[in-house]
Amino acid sequence: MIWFWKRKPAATAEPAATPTPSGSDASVLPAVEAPVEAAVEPAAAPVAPSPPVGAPAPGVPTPTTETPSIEDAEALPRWRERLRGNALGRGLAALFSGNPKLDAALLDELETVLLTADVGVAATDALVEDFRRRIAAREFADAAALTRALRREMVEMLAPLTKPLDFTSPHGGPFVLMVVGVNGVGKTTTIGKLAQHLKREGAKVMLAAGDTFRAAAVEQLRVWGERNDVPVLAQTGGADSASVIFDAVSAARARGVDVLIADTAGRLHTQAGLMDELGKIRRVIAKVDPTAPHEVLQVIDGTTGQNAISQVRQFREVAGVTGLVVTKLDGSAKGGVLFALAREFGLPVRFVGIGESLEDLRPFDPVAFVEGLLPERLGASGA
Ligand SMILES: Nc1nc2c(ncn2[C@@H]2O[C@H](COP(=O)(O)OP(=O)(O)O)[C@@H](O)[C@H]2O)c(=O)[nH]1
Ligand SMILES: [Mg+2]
Repeated sequence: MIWFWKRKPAATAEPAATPTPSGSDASVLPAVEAPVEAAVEPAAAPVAPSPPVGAPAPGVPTPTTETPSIEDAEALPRWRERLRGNALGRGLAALFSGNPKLDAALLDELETVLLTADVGVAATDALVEDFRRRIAAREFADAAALTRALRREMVEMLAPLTKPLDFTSPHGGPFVLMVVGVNGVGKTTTIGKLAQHLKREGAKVMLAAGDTFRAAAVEQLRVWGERNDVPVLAQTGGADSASVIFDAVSAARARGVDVLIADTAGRLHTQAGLMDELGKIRRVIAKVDPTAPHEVLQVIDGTTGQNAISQVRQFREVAGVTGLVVTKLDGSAKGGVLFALAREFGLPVRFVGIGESLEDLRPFDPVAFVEGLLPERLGASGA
C-alpha cells in the first residue's frame, strides 16, 4: 500500500492556480496546463486534499461499526505494541478489563481516566454526559457494551482529523512543506523519516536547513540527508532562515524536485519576534511560488498535555498551520491530547509518531489508534 506519496498521472494533474514563469523550471510532474474547468481546488486553498490510494474519500467518515476497517491491518500489532505504555490505554484497560458493574461510579472513574490522560474537559464532558444519558435509558446491557460504544465514540471524535497529506503540488512544481513547532517536539526527526518514506516511494526530495539557530540542527538534517541520499540545502555563518528557505525553493524548482521540506528553528509561542519570523518565511516562499507553502505542518509532542492547545492556537495564527503531526505517542505519553485537539481545532493530523524507528511515523489512522488504546478484546493485545 502506498502510504506517503504517489506520482499523479498526467490526466489528473491540476491546473496552475497561479501560472508561474517557466524559466529554469525543470518540473518532473507533467501537464501543468490543464483546462481551468478541470480545477478541483479553489485558488485560495492550494493544498490538494485528495487522499492517497486506499484512503477513504474526503468527507466520508471513517467507518465506526463493530468491525471497523483499518487502513493497514498488518500494522495493527505494531500500534498495539507501541501504545501499550500509553496512559490512556492503561487507564481504560484497568477500568474495563474486570467487567465492572455498570453504574455512576464507573462513569466517574472513566471521567478521571480521560481527564488524567489529557483528553481535556470539553471532550471528556461530551463523552461522559452522553454515556450518562444512555445508561439512564438502559441502552447498555453491561460494561462490555459500554466499552464497545466508547470505542465507537472515540473513533468518531477522531475521524474528522483523518485527511492524509497529498504531496501533489497544484501546478506541478515542488510541493513545499514547512515544518514548525516548539523545541524538541520532533520536527527534524519527522522530516528525516518523511524524506526517507517519500524517497523510497520514488519522490525526488530536497531538504532545507531552515533551523539556522544551532549548527547542530543543520548537522542533524545533513545526517538524515546523507543517510537517505537526499540533498540538503544549508548555509553557514549565521544565515537567515527565510533566505535559506527562499534559496531552497528556487533550487528545488530548478532541479525538478517533487517535495521540498523546510525545517525551522523551534520557538516558543510566547516569543513574539521568533513567531513573526515564521510569517516572513511564508512571505518569501510565496515570492518564488505564490501557491506555496502547500502545507505548514506543526509538530506537537504527544507528552505535552493541554499546553498543546495554546501552541496550536498561536502557531496557527502566525504561521497558518494546515496540518499536525503528533509525536511520541509511544512510551509514557498520555495519548488523550489528540481528542482535545480534535475537539478544539479539527486540523488534520497528517502523521503520528509512535516510536523512534522509520515505521513508527505513520499516517494517522483513528481506528488503529483506538484499537491500540482499547483493544476490542481487552487482554488480547497481541504484543
Ligand atoms: N519516543 C519517540 N521519540 C521521538 C519521536 N519523534 C521524535 N522523537 C525524539 O525526540 C527528540 C527530539 O527530536 P528532534 O527532531 O531533534 O526535535 P526538534 O527540536 O523539534 O527538531 C529526539 O530524541 C527524537 O528521537 C516519537 O514519535 N517517539
Ligand atoms: Mg530540529
